Amino acid sequence: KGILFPQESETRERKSLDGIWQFRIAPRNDPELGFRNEWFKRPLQETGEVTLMPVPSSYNDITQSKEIRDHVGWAWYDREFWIPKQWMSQRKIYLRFGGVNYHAIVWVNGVQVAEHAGGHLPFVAELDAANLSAQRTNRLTVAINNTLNQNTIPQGSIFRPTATRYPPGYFTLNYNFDFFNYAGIHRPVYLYTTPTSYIDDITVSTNLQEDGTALVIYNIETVRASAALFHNDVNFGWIPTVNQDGLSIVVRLEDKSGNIVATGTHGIGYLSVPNATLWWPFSMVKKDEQAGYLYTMVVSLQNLAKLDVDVYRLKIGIRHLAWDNTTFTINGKPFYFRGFGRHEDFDVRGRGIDNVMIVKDHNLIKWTGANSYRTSHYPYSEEIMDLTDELGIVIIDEISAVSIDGFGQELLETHTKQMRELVQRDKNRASVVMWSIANEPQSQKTEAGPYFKNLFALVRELDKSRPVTIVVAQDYRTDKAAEYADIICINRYYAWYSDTGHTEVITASMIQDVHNWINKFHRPLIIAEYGADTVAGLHSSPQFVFTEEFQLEYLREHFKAFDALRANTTLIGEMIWNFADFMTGQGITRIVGNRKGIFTRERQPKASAHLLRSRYHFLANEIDGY
Ligand code: E9O
Repeated sequence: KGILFPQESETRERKSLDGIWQFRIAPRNDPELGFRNEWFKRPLQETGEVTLMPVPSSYNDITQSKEIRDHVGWAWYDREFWIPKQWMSQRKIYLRFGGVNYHAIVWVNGVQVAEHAGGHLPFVAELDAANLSAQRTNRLTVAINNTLNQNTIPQGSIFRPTATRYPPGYFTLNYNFDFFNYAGIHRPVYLYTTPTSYIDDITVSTNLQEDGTALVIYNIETVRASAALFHNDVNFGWIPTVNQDGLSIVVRLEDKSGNIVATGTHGIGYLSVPNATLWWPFSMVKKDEQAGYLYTMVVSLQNLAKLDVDVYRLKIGIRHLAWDNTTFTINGKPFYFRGFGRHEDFDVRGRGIDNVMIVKDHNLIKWTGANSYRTSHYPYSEEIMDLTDELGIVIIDEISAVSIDGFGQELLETHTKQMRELVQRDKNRASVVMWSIANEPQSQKTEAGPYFKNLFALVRELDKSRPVTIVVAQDYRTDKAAEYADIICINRYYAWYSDTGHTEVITASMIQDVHNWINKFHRPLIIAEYGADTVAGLHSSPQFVFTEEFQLEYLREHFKAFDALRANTTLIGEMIWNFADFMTGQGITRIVGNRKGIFTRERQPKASAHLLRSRYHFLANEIDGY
């Protein structure tokens, strides 16, 4: 079952359900109240006191209530909506959520239509017209739960102290990942339609032949209102071409000006594109050329009269990835990652998607001269991925498995399900060049070996066109997971978490450490994190931890190591932790959040942003000739 992003076309309609909804949380000491009293059966405001809640957004920072900010358990949303009456026949109606953290149950007019676990991936429900009305408003109710346990990804646990000094019913959700567990309907909610026979999924991969011809390999899955007839094709075997309704698939590839550059007529096949304009990362093209060139693949399901029954337009970039034990190339050129670890995080909205911030962040990324980032520590919104495709920003696409431990069968199942959903969602994206299956797991444990061996095999089965990585923070001697990776990512904090303050240890420690990894595993390696908390405006000379001067010195010492390693090892990238300051849970090592950003949470540069910018521009010039 596909999860194509809902779009409008000559055969499809879409309505946004974003806006201001009604909201209330379940009482902490009676978490099941909403289910017992069936809050989904009537307007939420009839069940008790409600508050207004914007969608999309995290709910945590919207109100003045500490109880809502720190809520653990069920939270309820509802709103009314209209269905246009022409939607009620001869088409299918769907409801799609881009991402709800963590667990969601959805009702329409009191009838459950969907349930989903996993905070950062989309899910869709087909709605039954018999349960909808075009004469009156319909009601959409969503219950969400942010409770994590040992088999959710990421993990968490409920802490219930027994000491009598605690108020009755006191408990907390503990987790050891370093970001606030924001909750809410974080991404857009859409109603949309397709015809009854429709394009359900499209899978595309691209590569370049020896002679330079570009190939776009595609597989289109349709759902037909009546059974398909199959015919045998010498090249492709049994293919559904025409069904009893006379439907067939037609594919055409259009360039940016709308010229048709290739056409195809089967559900499975390839298009060869002579003189293709390639998808290049930002700064690997000349200044007047365009990075991130996207073609539009127009897929249509046509009837015998050649009229479109369904049309879906997919933007694709043509690029060729290759990797071995020493290199990673894009379109035949070695690629050196200069980028960031990031978060979907902003003041007030929390993890809620916001076009203002998305565009601002990518302008800042381009300003620094970075060419890449990792979606630490969970899949980012599809709206963000559209931008990275378009701007030529290279992405290491990470699943939500941050700091995992335990490695039992049930956890593996959750992890596998999320990886499947991620690959299904992002498989066609040019900007995604690598999957990251975890960040800083307890990979020194014996059980981690077979666990990750399994998972790497699964991801390679799902997608052979991209390398698979894991981000580890263990010692090279004890780690049990990295050996299965195509490319190894490590996080290192010399002079921060160890030898705190002693920037003089950084360069040599880093060089030795990377040599150890590469000599043992023989893989391309990326430093996926290094960073120092820095309070913007705090100064000290000579430098002292937490000051801007310290962050500058910390960066400079790293750059020396990276340059030495770039010259004579298979180091293929440096990504600073973090792009911007971001919110964490409350704790004595975090002064209102993690402050390792080179930008503040408000997106203003610290001194380090200017230094990093000159570094990344220098690398762009030296490596890409930009
Ligand atoms: C994960 C990230 O989410 N890595 C952490 C980041 C941090 O700032 C966090 O925000 O704390 C760093 C992990 C450090 C592991 C290396 C420890 C070395 C001990 C000697």
